[in-house]
Amino acid sequence: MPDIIDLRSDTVTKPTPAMRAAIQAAEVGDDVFNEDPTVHRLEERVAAVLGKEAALFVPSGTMSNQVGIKAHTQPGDEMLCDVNCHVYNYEAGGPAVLSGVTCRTVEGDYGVLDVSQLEDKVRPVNDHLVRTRLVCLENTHNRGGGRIYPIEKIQAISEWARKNGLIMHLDGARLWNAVVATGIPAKEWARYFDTVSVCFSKGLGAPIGSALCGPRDFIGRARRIRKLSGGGMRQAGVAAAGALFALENHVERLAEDHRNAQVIAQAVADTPGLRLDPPDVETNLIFFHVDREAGTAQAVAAALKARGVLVLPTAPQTIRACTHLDVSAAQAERAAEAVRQTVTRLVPVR
Ligand code: TLP
Repeated sequence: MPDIIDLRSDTVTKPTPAMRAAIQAAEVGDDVFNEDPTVHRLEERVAAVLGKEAALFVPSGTMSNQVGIKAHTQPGDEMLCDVNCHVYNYEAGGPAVLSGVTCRTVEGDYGVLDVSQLEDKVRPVNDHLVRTRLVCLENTHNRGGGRIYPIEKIQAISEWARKNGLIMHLDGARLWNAVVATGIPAKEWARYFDTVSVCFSKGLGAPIGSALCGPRDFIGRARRIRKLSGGGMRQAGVAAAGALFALENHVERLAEDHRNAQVIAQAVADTPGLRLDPPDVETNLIFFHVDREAGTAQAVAAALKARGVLVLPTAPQTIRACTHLDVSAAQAERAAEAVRQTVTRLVPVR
């Protein structure tokens, strides 16, 4: 049995030996006492990379987004976001449960909103109504197929939001992918947002951790909410060391993941019964539709698994495959070959 190629998520990576060595060597202290030097180094570094005053290290992207939403809002506030975004769909109802915030969703083009879709969405001040408070965007967009937000669209939304007194938050779990794919620095993306959440445990390959970045007084409030959420960690430097190593060493290499994604995407595009959706793969996520005559997403996933390739069914006829640090170019070629063989066999010969 050949080794397993796990394309279910870019969260499945294992720390590399060099990252483990950095973790092993980490200087630590009690971060709830604000005394962990490695956490401090990471927070200062990521804040600088994003051009923000301060950052807060948190265990997960979910906590980062939800702490951010809570620190920005009051119960009864409303957030504008794309209908398929992570914050609304995959964070267990966090805005409602944790912050008493309603989400007003708008259908984006593979996750990308145009300012014209938002212009009529600000509620007037009225005792009957929720208060429109926050706009949340996601870049790259997970369910949008790893799509990169055109920066002009972000700029237009940001200018409009500021004019209307709205706060801008970015779920930048995969912002690093957008940085590498476009050459636009993280700071430039981040300047259109009040706060930005980034993850170290997706494309960058750290075992754990995200950071919420923004103004210093906001991060002070967020720190308290992190504690309330049970996210105050003690010798968190062991985790921060992995994140810092990832930030310093694993950003540029995301280009390899993007190249490998193209290899797999080409196999999908060449295979009758499968259809890339979106048709253009821009970063490391490949979403594809399975025609009914080729079977279900579950059946295709099971057939690929039998060939040592794991993918993620995301709907009855939809699959996600994802390249990352633990998928080599040779493995991407093998996965592509498995796609070609598997589905050809599943589709009945006419
Ligand atoms: N996404 C995971 C799953 O939750 C779907 C994945 O495998 O892609 N924002 C975005 C855009 C994300 O894709 C994710 C994780 C998060 C936030 C949450 O990060 P974690 O898992 O660290 O809470």
